Amino acid sequence: MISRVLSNDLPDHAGSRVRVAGWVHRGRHLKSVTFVIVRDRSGITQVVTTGAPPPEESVVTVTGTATHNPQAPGGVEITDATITVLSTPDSPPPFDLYRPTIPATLPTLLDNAPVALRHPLLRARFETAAASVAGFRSTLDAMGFTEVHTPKIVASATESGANVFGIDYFGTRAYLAQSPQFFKQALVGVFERVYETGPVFRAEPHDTTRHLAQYTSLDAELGFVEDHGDVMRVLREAIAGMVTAAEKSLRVLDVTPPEVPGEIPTLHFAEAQELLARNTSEDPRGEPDLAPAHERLLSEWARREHGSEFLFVTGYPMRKRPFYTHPDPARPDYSNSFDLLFRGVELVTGGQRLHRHADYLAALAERGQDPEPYRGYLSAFAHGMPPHGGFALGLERWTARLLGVPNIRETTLFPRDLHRLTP
Ligand code: AMO
Repeated sequence: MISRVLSNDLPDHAGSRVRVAGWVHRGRHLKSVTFVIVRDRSGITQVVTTGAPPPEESVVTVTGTATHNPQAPGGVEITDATITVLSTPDSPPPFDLYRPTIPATLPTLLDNAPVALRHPLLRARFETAAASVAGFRSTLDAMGFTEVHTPKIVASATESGANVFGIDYFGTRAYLAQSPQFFKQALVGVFERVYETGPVFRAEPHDTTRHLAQYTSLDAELGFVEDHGDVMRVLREAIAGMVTAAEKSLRVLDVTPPEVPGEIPTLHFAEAQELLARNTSEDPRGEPDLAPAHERLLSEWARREHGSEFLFVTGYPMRKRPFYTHPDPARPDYSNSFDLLFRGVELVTGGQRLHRHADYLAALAERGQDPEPYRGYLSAFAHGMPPHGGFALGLERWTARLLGVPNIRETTLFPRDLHRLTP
């Protein structure tokens, strides 16, 4: 049998006998001729034949001659075709996958995800996500980071006790990891620089367009930092690498890549509050965090004032940040932490961490927390840790903002949320 050619490579084979394989994207039976559009992972091929076409989504191989035709996709079609059906669908797809956009509501798309994702424009979103992760990895690899994989079944909550999924672990209480936070810090003691890309779990009680119960966290942590500024510089490089890696897939979707400024503009939390107090009817001063509407306003401000779609907000109040957060030595009520806002949404959280064992014991005591559940984690600090910091970026939020898609569920293959556990 002649070896398979992908649709996009067909023009290189014009004039030769070829074999393509894929799904029947669309069949059109005209008076004297039949057009079968075959879809594979690279694109589509037009096949010219006669008789009734196989039903849409049939899996086929087609053998024939690659022939120039300016009207065909890619300028080449297959003539003299023999179509072999490998698998015939039991029923037609719930919507026409050949239409330029899928005429279905989001719940219908999500209910039918295994089929809906075959639509070229939906698939392209996840190729953008995959390319972004590849860019994250290659950028950090080049900066001397080691990729790690840490447990997703854990004995204690890392971020806050409230939104954690409890599970029965051989008869004892365990949790699904909310983040690799403790492990990535401990591993700075081993590798100095680590990153991880993997699932994390949040029992999010709110039904919003930016929260999932399971999402993909792109985490990094590095030792020997001066303060959170060093972490922010690494994050800037990682994001620039993600954009570059995603460029090809963005072209398919006709999306212009964002410009990542050499230095992303930065606003201290206290300044952000002053700015919001001047520009809104409310006065957010005294609040320990930014509301989603405030994040949108600050993003607009960064775009207006600095021409940047990215904005670092630094120095969030200590009382709102987790116990591992390093305070700002000059203003100890504020922290050496940051959020990165991208197009109106919090995309990344990060900062410098405490690194001395005694500081951890004091931070836990101040919050009235028992150090016992954290014993394994704290042993890293008891045995010597450098000043360090890191960040975590939510992949689905990234892809949604990058593509201008309003709901995070549209950039999640099989979303898990308050109301959805299947497919
Ligand atoms: P945080 O909890 O802010 O920080 O999470 C980091 C980033 O993860 C994304 N994110 C979510 N995405 C989808 N659904 C959710 N429910 C959800 N929650 C968070 C966001 C967010 O900015 N350990 C720290 C990070 C660190 O300091 O290194 C942490 O997990 O994009």
